[in-house]
Amino acid sequence: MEAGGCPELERREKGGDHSIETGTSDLYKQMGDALTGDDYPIVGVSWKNAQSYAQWLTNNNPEGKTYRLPTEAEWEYAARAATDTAYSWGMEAKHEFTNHGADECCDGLALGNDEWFYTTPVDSFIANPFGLKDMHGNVWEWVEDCWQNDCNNAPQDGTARTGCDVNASRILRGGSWSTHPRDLHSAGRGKGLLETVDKAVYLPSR
Ligand SMILES: [Ca+2]
Ligand SMILES: [Ca+2]
Repeated sequence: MEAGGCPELERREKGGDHSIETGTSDLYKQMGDALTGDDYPIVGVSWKNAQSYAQWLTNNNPEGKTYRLPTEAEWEYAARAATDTAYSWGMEAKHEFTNHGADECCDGLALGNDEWFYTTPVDSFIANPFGLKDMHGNVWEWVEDCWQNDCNNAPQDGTARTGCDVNASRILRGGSWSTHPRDLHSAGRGKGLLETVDKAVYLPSR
């Protein structure tokens, strides 16, 4: 990420020691290169941070392009990549194709092709038929939409569901390195508050 895209991450605050939230968390310290390496996805990015970064990119690119988060519908279209299976490669989550968590809740697992306990560097797994990587697993991605428990009354044209309370939760998609395999599929959904930061969440800019 270019300088100025987001507020300075707390892990860089004076006296901080890797932790995004407190500067002291052992877990963030254990992540090592997976937290700070240039080839790894950025984690600890809130929905508000992601919006700030998109706005900064819009204001600071020579081509004059507009940047924004994908809508929930756009994310799922990209993840499915014209397939009708739960994953772009088939019906089951496999460490052969993605970095995801253990069968027991909420921890990482290194197994076979997936040799990483925490996040995976870019270009570690094959792309889906649209050429996109890590849609399933690695890190959750923020999308534009407001959270709702189901898809009733969702926009039919692929636009984002907006208009919710300013402090309402927003949607996360795709699962992460610590996500249970059953929750990684193309229709899987998560949510987070606007300022939530998490070791497994980033914005889809790389
Ligand atoms: Ca893994
Ligand atoms: Ca992902």
